[in-house]
Amino acid sequence: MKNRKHLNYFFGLDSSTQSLKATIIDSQLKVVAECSVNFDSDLPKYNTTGGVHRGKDGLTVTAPALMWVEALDLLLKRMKKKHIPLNRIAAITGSGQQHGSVWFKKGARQALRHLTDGMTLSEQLKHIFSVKDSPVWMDSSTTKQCKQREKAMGGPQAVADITGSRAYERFTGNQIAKMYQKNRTGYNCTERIALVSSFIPTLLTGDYVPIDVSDGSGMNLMDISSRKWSKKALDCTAPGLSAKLGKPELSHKVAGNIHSYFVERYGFDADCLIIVFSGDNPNSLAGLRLQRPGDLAVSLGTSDTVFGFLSKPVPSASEGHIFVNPVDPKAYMALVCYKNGSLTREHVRDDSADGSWEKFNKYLKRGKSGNSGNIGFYINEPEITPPILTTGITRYDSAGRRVKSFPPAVEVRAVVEGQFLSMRLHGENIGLKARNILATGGASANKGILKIMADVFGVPVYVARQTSSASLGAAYRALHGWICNRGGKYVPYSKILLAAPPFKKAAVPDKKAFAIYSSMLKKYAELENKMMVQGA
Ligand code: 5FX
Repeated sequence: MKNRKHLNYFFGLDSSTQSLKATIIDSQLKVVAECSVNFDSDLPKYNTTGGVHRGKDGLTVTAPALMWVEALDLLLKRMKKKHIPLNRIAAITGSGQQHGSVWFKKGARQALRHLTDGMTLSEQLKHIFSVKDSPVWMDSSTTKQCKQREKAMGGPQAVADITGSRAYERFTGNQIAKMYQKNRTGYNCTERIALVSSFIPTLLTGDYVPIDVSDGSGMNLMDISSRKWSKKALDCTAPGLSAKLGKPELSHKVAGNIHSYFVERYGFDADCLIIVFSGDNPNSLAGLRLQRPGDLAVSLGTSDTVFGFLSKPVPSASEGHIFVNPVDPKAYMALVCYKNGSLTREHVRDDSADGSWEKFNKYLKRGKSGNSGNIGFYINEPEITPPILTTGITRYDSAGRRVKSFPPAVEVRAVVEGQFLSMRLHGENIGLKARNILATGGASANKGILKIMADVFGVPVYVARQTSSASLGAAYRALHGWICNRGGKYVPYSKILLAAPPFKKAAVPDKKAFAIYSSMLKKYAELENKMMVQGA
């Protein structure tokens, strides 16, 4: 009889905007290996910047689907070269940038099923896409389709009540509606539409894989109560859509076994299970172990997000999203997303601190909480929260008068304070009230930024020892899915987390500073409204 005891490693993959990352853990949750591929620098022939192509209209943002295919082969090749024991992997799951869609042409399923070890994935799969450039989460080009959806479904609150969010430009249903309206041939010759998250396991199993209910909540198409596609939402998107999407599946379920291509080429065991993948934010929630109301995470990356566990969803017609929880099929999570994250902080660093984080941090340290009443709105990219399509910087002095510029130290503090005040304001509006915060993403290494976060929210801020919470969360979910499958029933996620390492306290709030920010919140909200009416 075959000895299966060697299958004791769990593999988490994160297909983010800029890179493909792998984290491998053992059954005691210890990280045993990591590896990554950067799209811009490792695959320069696709000519991406930050992993994407931007359209001339300033609104359209796409990424070549074939680049992701090639990245998977490259990542696994690197892992094999580093002698990472892929033959010990019991289960794989992963995380994908949310909302992006991948379009498979009629006949693609055959090509996926018949992958052979003799050629690379990209050689074999270069012709399977009906749309080569996948719309991604940064795309803001579907305002017309959002309006159509809200009209057809009975208004923004009606859309939010069913799907968890009002109609948002990047949400996949609105991207699909645009594709149907603008590229009818592309739509008609499509046999399957995947999310980025269900695309990668499609490659790994060599067959179509369901969209999971958590990432599926980011499409404006799923009924978040029944966890099924909403007929009303599908009907106002495009015809024949349900067949092109397949049925949504719970996030801990098995999607299939790994395809022989990966067994022969990279040495995976044929019994390696592929668990349904989910979105990057849902996987981060799993990686940061947010399991109670008040457990919040703030992710500071290409996008800034604030998210947390929710038991009772209260969808809003104006902001934020409710998703089905990825590790507790009966619960939910809430999320507020910003496009102006690290790149916007970096712009301010370049313009006001000579491109130096050291100088940026010195300015932060020197300034006073509340920035003497100066408030700024930094819209480098069309923003999601609040919805602002026109880019630019709007600054107000302590009397609420619009000013042209701030001194460099005030500018630096204004961008950071403004981002956290906005997160507190919009997060609380959809039920995210912090008891403690876990900070993650690149900027969570910056102590000055974390201190302001603690002061604005008035709670301690912790950091994980492991920075890639999405790929770590995926690795935890791989173990969770594997255990659920072995026992034939759902096992509470908390049961697999017992050996997880503690988080490290990185910043504590100052009571006086918290009081200043709390009283500033009303003024911030008023100026945000004023700015939206007047334009950035
Ligand atoms: C969430 O709704 C978002 O759009 C972003 O955080 C993407 O998931 C980034 F990948």
